Amino acid sequence: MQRSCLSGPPHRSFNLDNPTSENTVISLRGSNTMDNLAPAITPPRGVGGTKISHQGVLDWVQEVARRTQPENIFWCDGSARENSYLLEVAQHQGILQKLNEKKVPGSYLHRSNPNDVARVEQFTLICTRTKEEAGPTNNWADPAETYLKLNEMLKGAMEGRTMFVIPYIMGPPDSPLAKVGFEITDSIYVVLSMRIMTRMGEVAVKRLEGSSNGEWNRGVHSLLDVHPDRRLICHFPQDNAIISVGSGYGGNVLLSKKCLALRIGSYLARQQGWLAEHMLILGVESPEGRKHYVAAAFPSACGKTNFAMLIPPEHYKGWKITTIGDDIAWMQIGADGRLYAVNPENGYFGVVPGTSYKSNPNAMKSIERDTLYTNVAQTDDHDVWWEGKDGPAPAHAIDWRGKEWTPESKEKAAHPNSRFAVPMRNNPVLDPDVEKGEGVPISAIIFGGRRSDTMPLVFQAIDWERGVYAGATMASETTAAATGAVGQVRRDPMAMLPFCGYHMGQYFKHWLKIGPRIQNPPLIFHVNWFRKGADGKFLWPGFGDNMRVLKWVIDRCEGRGGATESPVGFIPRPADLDTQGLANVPEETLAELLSIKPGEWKKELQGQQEFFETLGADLPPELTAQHKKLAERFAS
Ligand code: OXD
Ligand code: MN
Repeated sequence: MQRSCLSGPPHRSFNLDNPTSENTVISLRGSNTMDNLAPAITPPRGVGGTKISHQGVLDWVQEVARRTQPENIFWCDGSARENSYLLEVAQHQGILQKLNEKKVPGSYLHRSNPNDVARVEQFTLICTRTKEEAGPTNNWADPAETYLKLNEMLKGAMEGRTMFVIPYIMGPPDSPLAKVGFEITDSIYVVLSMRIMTRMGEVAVKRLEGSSNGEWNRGVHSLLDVHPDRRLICHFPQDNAIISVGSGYGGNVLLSKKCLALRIGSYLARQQGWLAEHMLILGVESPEGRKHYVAAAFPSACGKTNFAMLIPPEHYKGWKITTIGDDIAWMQIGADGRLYAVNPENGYFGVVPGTSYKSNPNAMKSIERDTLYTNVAQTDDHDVWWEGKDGPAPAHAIDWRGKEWTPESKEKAAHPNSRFAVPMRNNPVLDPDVEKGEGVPISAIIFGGRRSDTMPLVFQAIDWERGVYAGATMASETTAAATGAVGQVRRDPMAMLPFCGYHMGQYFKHWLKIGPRIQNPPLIFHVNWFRKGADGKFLWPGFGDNMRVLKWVIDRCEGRGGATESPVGFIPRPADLDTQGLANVPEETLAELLSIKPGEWKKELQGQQEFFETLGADLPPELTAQHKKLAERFAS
């Protein structure tokens, strides 16, 4: 790789002050140099070229270009033409493979570096001014030192390569909550994914130029050499900035998603009086046309996408479930005193293995076209395959690492955290109000973890404070969405442990403060689809049958639905749940699913206490008091 220009500014002058669609790609050097990651590209005239005159953005792009020394700068406009061009280039450079046009039209496969397949929580840093602000659940680093370190790592990092500038907007463009971001990246895969996951191009520039507060997020991403030792995902909440290096995995590099919409988002939300949450949002419409919206927080890879697209059992004639979002909710108090939610994203980045016509027909329909797959297996006829897909396994495939695979192979064909990125427009049950700027009114909030024991199928918190307690003490068994051991119970409050951009104790305070301001607050519930029997088998069938629990939730919101009061909250009695046609769940199993076992709860209370102790003085006293009362209720 040529490294001749490390020490000085780019030797070709470039006019960033007034880029036009004619100079979409601003050449910084004479000729292309080859780089084994992704050599620079020179697109034909007319491809790309968002016009921007915002001096702050232009200065920042120039500063990053000086440091990273790219061959040229490509201003993305998000157009279909640009997308087709980049898809061509990505295939040519071996970054993507076109899939069978008949079987999965418009779809592509990407294989990531095998060392880079999940979020890396240990290398995800929150660089607030003080360690105290980040709190004990985050990895903190000093912002000044981290900038210095990253700037050093970024020196010349894009030499010989193209630097893409992606303007994007999170949230419906006319939403008061919408946020503008710019991501600089040297990865075509990131550009193609961001076009699916965000609203990209001129729409963002327009919003920024018309905005009164001038707020925008600066995101810099460079693959570097995709080495785990040089992988860092750094957030600077006080600067509204993100720098991510050394990874190409979605959760680490699509800076709009976990980094902006959750970590920076939660920080801004506390300052500005709203909520940024790791929640799906779904609509439930009864045959009589009564509609409710529900937001639900589950940790990564616990079925948020499945729940958001649920198909009810057959006897729910006339009931409709629609999706607003499958991963992130931004919520604020509306003029009528209810809590309103928007989905900041424009697409779904879901876990593939286990997705089938049985588990999630709507997801299957969504991903049968225009899908960017990462780390699934490829069949001999260039179709995709993964563990848990309908039908028999192929006799032969190429696995996620690019190696030969047969059903006899010991390795998985698809990586357990392999993903699809797909536009939300592909979802056959997309809610018609998904673009509504004011959002949709939330009737219920559901928290839920993956727990083999202790947690009943469902309970309702008695009030907002006890609901916050239920969310704050949530725990779940770890999954493949992050590197590290899978299947260990860890506290994951409100499914935000890896995504809260500030002190978790302060985050709970924010929740406690916002509740009383909502005149008509959503009811709060806790669910557990994953309880197991003595034989280690799941007691609840899950998937479409979760509608039965959702129906009880809606009944409670409408002032119906029977329940009994337990120490943890209201619990349905077996007869309060709809069991019509429920196969393989005999009465004793249902009773077991709804049971509260004091012995298990003794351990649970201990675990909750231990977690609370880690939060120190920032833990709100209301939660300490709730813990005490819960213990007392069990004691009596
Ligand atoms: C995700 C995650 O990708 O939570 O949504 O890891
Ligand atoms: Mn998620």
